[in-house]
Formats: sequence, C-alpha cells, structure tokens
Amino acid sequence: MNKDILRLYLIASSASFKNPLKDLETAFNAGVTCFQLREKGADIKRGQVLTDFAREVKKLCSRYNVTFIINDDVKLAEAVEADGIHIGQDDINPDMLPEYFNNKIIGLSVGNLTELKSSSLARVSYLGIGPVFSTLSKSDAGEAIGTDGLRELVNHTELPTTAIGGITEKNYKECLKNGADGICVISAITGSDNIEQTVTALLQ
Ligand code: TZP
Ligand code: MG
Repeated sequence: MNKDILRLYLIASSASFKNPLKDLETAFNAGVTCFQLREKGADIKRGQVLTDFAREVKKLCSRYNVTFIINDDVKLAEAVEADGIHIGQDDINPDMLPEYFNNKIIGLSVGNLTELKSSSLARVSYLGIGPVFSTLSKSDAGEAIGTDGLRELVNHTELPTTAIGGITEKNYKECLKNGADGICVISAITGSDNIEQTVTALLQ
C-alpha cells in the first residue's frame, strides 16, 4: 500500500460527532487521509442502519479521496465495499479473512514485540502501533509504550506504520520523528471544537 494514506488517520464511530456526516466532511476537506469506522462504545448503530450509515460515509470518503477502512467487521466491509479492514490482536486472524480482502488494505494492531513476532503478517498491509501515549478512548488499550516502544516496533518491521494512542497537536511530531509513517487519532479530532484547525495543525 501507499504509505501516504496513513499520514493522518481518523477513527470514529457514528456517535463520535454531533453531526457525523457534516463533521467528517469538515475533517476530510481539511486533509484527513484515511478514515476508519469503528462502531464501538455508547449509542452505536447496528444492522441495516449501520450499513446505510457506512454507505454514506463511503460516498463522502470517495468524494474527498479518503481511504475508507472498517474496524473488525468482515460482513460490513464487504457489504459497503470498503477499501479495507482493521483488525486487533483478539479479532480474526488476518490469514482467515475472505478472498474479498486479497486486494484490499488489511491493518493490524500491535502493542509490543511479542505481538508483532507472533502475528501472521503475510496479508497485512500496515501496522497500527500503540498506545504510544495514554488514552481514554480505549479501556483495554494496555499501558502506553512511549516513543521508545514505538521506535522499537517500527525498527522490527518493513510494513508501513501508524502510531496511535493519546496523540495530539502537541506530541504527534514525536511519533513521526520516531519512525511512524503517520498518526492515527480519535479524540484529538472528535473532541475538537474546531475540527478544521485541529486537522490542519496535525498536518503541519
Ligand atoms: N487503539 C489503541 S489506542 C486507541 C485505539 C483504538 C484509542 C486512540 O484514541 P485517542 O483518543 O486518539 O487516544
Ligand atoms: Mg477489534
């Protein structure tokens, strides 16, 4: 895959924003390069309502040339013809993903060297590494690995990488300096009261 896609990777659920399609459009227009629909947490959509929402998001992504990834939902990713899927250590083994994903982007989360070394990477396109800093957005994210932990993992893989966890306007450059190809954020953007300004700052 083209590493540039990972430059500014936003993750959100349908409930992350007050006006999801409007706020996502603002973020995409300001320069987000990749979007992952991660339908977890409170007030989430399910079934056909979720599929319909994901189709709208996909249209928006296409309009702004933003890569569209679905978190850990094979059926949904196939149904909406997403550009790819992101899976965690406790989700489906990447080797077991259906043929649909052969020419799609497959992202995998890794949090330490043991996970990296024990993962099946043959079909994996990029790694999400973290949490680099402490985060309130994922209760089971584990302890922050810091920029040293990030660098160690980056140095042990040839795959493109995105840093995740507690990344803000103030610390994102540390992730890039320590070898990540891009940064991945939830709350920096979903919690921003000026999305355009935040996205612009994260792209400096
Ligand atoms: N995986 C590792 S940390 C994390 C995920 C999904 C949450 C990142 O959210 P935030 O708000 O950018 O710290
Ligand atoms: Mg998962």
